[in-house]
Amino acid sequence: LVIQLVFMTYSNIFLQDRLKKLKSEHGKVQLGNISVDMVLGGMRGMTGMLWETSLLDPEEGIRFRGLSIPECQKVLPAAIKDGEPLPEGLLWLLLTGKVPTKEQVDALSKELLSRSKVPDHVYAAIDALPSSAHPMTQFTTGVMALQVSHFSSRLVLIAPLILASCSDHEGGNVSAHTGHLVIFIFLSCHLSLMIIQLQVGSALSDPYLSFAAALNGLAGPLHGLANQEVLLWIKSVIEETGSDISTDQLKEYVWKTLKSGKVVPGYGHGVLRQTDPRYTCQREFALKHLPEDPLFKLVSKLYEVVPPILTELGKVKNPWPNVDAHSGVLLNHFGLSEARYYTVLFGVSRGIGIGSQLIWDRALGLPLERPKSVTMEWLENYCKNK
Ligand code: AMX
Repeated sequence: LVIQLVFMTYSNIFLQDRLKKLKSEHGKVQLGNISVDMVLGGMRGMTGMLWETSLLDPEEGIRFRGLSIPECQKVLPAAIKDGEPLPEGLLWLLLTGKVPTKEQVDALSKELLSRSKVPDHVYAAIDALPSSAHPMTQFTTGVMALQVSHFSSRLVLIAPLILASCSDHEGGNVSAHTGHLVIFIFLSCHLSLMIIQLQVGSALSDPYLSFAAALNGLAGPLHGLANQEVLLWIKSVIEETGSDISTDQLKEYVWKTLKSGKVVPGYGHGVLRQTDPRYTCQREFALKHLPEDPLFKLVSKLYEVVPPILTELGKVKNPWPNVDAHSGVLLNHFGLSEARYYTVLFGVSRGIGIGSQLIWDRALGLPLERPKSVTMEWLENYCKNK
């Protein structure tokens, strides 16, 4: 069955012909205009890369190979009846574009399990770090150490089911894009100066190098670390006001956070303009399994309080919650109270999407990525002469 998976993935090789045809027949078709705002705004809204495994709609949210999250919940095999989809099923879907049977998913689990022994030197590399090292640093170190082995990772499979939906979120987000670029970082010392050269491109470096780069991007608080930040922030609310917090007290706390120059973690998004469907799916799960959890109740209250405040600020494009506003509370409920590990789980989950797309990057022979950059002076002169 695993051979079947490889075959199904590569029998899609006709996509190479589709890509060639698209390029030769429509290569000159314009996809939009680039404004100065887009250049200064971190390339927001620029359509600029190919990503086959998922597509993100600002209003509707993510679709994996055309399937929305509720559709995936309906059709992907689960471990138990009416349970959540298994991550291996999602991996199969992302790789092949086809919904697997339970038998296929079980065979894939078995195959990955048979390759899951982690070499001793990886543990030694992680243990060599100070015990205060953040779990994301330990994770990246472990992935880099794996690069020198022939280990075939089953890491993706320990992703908790509730986090399976974080596996892929189109190509432009920080972690996926970084993994796609496959960053080589060469550090060299010269006359006591650390010269950091970033050589960027689909440079045919292997999945360990690219995944480690992606994890480093995910470890930022505006991206994957937000799930850790949310739980710590929620706990700080309770510490300061007690668990029986009133709506007015909560509003006051949100304003206090904003006035201290911080963002409200778990709210807002670079692309989405509605409540993240991953948040909605986690909320439905919580309503079913932990309706009385005090932290879940607080998360629900925040859902009422935060969006009007962010709207009142006037500059936030999406006042609605993203996936990170919810995931920590679920993990905490089921006993994983060490918030510093949450982004590790996110990273494990994201490995499914980044790994699947990486295979397609290679199969389609996607070229080295090299967008053009300009200086501020170049932009000023360009605008003057317009
Ligand atoms: N709280 C306070 N201010 C916010 C905000 C929030 N949750 N979300 C956006 N803003 C502010 C921005 O900081 C920006 O302010 P500035 O003009 O003074 O710099 C302004 O609103 C406009 O930002 P935007 O266009 O709406 O968002 P963006 O695309 O620049 O940033 C994001 C998106 C996610 C970084 C931002 O919404 C944010 O910081 N959210 C909180 C952190 C978070 O939850 N991150 C996780 C995102 C999902 C993920 O990747 N895992």
